[in-house]
Amino acid sequence: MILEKDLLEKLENGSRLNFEEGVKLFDLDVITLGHYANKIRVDRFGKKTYFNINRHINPTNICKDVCQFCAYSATRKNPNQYTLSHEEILKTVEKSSKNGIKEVHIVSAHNPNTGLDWYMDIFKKIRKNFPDIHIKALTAAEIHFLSTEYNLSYQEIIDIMCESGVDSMPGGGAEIFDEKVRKRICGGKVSSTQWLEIHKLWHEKGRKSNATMLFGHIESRENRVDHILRLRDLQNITNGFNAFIPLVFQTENNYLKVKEPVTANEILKTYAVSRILLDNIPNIKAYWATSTVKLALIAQEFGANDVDGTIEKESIQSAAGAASKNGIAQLEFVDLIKNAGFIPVERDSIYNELKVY
Ligand code: V47
Repeated sequence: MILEKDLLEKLENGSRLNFEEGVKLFDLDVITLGHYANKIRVDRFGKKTYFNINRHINPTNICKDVCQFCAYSATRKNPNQYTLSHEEILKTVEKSSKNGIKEVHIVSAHNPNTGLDWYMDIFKKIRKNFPDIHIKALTAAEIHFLSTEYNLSYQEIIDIMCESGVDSMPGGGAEIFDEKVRKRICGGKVSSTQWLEIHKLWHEKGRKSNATMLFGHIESRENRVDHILRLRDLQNITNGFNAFIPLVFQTENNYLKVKEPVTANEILKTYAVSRILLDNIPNIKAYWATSTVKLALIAQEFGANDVDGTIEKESIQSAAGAASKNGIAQLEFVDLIKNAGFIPVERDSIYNELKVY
């Protein structure tokens, strides 16, 4: 068993921590944990905090899967089914491009009625009409769905994505890798091994992706550390993850009856532990849509160096209670980051710095 004084010594030395040590980190008080996480953040990024100007688009909410945590997919919790036409999506991209977006983040439910071409052709059309906009699209969960639905290998789907103009993959669908918890919260969709395999194939194509972790529901701290270390192991091999995004579970309108939302203290600890354990994933993103803007700003002191983007419209987390429906204005973002004592830096989707404020 690791003693606290030995753990503190390892933190002082910046040593890589194992599973047991990772779990023990949570026993430290939040300020101590924040101190070490912030030290790493400041060494790498100083006071810079990244954000981007992006637009989320969720083209359909009709889903073959029934994840217990999801309030977005059209089930009896959300009877309002929709599937956007390509024309509607293109109009949205056109409008957003006038607002200066540099990225579209496109994530859909697993709709068995549209056909593979509906999923892929929209990327081709965006690429053709808006060649400068970065397309971040299709989670590993969607790739798994398309692969099983259309009897194609992961590699084949990935090849089609690249041919269709997708630039990078978002980190969704990871949820929690622990198989027991995963079975309870999203049994039947992409497994943990498959999620990791898909990102490995994507990275082997020379492409970048993100990784998420959904926490604050029925998982334990051990499950979180296990999740983080599985990502660290893959990153050791591929170095393809740009960012890690701990997503705070939103409790409304879903089948997981979580009464008490996770505390701010535990959220900050989770950001800090992520920063400390993930010595090989450069960016830790406090996605303001799930953490709240206020906590995302505080998270800057606890290892986070990125707060995601302006979003414009958000449908997945807001369906479950998050205040992210209408995004956040760019200038407000800049002011908030500055007021918190950090330097706002607009980045592109692969973390090139575009403008330092
Ligand atoms: O995988 C679903 C999550 C994810 C809830 O890569 C919920 O830059 C909280 O992955 N409470 C999709 N979260 C969103 C996502 C994402 C978001 C922002 C940036 C990036 C990126 C990726 O939304 C799903 C799922 O884990 N989600 N329901 C809920 N009730």
